[in-house]
Amino acid sequence: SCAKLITRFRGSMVGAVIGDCIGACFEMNDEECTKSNILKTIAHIENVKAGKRRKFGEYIYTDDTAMARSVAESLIDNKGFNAKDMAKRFSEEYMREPRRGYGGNVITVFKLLQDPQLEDVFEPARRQFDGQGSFGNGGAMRIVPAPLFSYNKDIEFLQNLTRQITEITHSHYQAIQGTILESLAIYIALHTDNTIPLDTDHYLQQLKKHMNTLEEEGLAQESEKNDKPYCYKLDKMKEYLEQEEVSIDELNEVLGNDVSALGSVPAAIYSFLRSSKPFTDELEDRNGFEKTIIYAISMKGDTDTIASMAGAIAGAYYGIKSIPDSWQHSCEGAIDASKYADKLIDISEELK
Ligand code: F2R
Ligand code: MG
Ligand code: MG
Ligand code: MG
Repeated sequence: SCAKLITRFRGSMVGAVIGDCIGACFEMNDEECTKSNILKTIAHIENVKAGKRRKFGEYIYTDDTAMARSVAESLIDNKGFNAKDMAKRFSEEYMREPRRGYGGNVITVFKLLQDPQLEDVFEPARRQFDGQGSFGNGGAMRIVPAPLFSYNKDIEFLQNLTRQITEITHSHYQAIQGTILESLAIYIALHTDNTIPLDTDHYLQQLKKHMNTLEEEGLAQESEKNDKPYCYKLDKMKEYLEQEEVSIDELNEVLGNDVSALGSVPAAIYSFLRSSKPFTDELEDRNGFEKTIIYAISMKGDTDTIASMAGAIAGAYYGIKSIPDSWQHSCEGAIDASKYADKLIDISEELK
């Protein structure tokens, strides 16, 4: 029903903001990323004793959310993908607030996009890294509005939309494939019955089916590459979920935790899946959404982006009611995210 859809659309959009805002306190600050330390920050957020609330929006969002907002606004205002409009929004948003923690090289794209004479808005991205394109996670970190917009469409529609949104800044095949993986992860979470326990094997099987096709197509273009790294990581996740406990060191080594798409999207998906299994530590009494965020940050490295991507998936599955009010109150942009979610429902219903 529509009420059920609202909780999951809002959960996904708000979940991404929460992961970004809380994760940003820990980005590239590995020694701080112990569970007890992360829980100290959470305790600060939840400390509402004596009727005193935390300052509204105290936790600031970064480039991840700034760009997701532009994606949402552009899809909503144009009722679909409009490359020029979306490129303009990315670039203007960067010029307006350049200090949101953007990637080191993507700002070159934003500057080139300012040129009113520019005919092909995909051109600056193709020129990055001597024509190789960026393999950063900047495409994946902002993609959450796309699977919501595509809710009533098929996977092919979702993949095409995702690819186009990504290619405005990221043209490397690993960035595109990683963004499609994140899009699929959110889309499948949204469509999965959350009244029964999550079947992590089935969820991974669905992702693998699509990624296998994508990576096989990719191999034809990349003759020197003879492996399918996203499929490999999905297989490792299945293996890890069958084990009692896997160390963060091993997860970092195999799944990654850096600013590349290949080194972060798998960590986000794993954080969501791990949250559906029991914990015997400090996370024991937390709900699935809370577990996802705290666990994602404990992966260290690019914590805002990993937690944001994990939050988008977890929010799509567990819904907005799983995100504590105090967390929403403390994170800048959470209320706006709910409003975007509601508009995306209306449009996705129109597209039926
Ligand atoms: N930039 C950051 N975090 C570091 C600074 C923030 C810190 N809190 C502070 O204030 O100091 N985070 C944000 O960046 C990531 C998204 O980056 P995006 O949009 O993908 O940018 P870019 O520049 O395209 O790529 C990022 C870096 O990846 C390496 N790289 C990418 N493609 C490459 C290629 N083909 N060859 C070699 N290297 C490549 C480069 O080092 C890029 O600078 C998110 O974490 C977001 O939160
Ligand atoms: Mg960021
Ligand atoms: Mg770049
Ligand atoms: Mg980041």
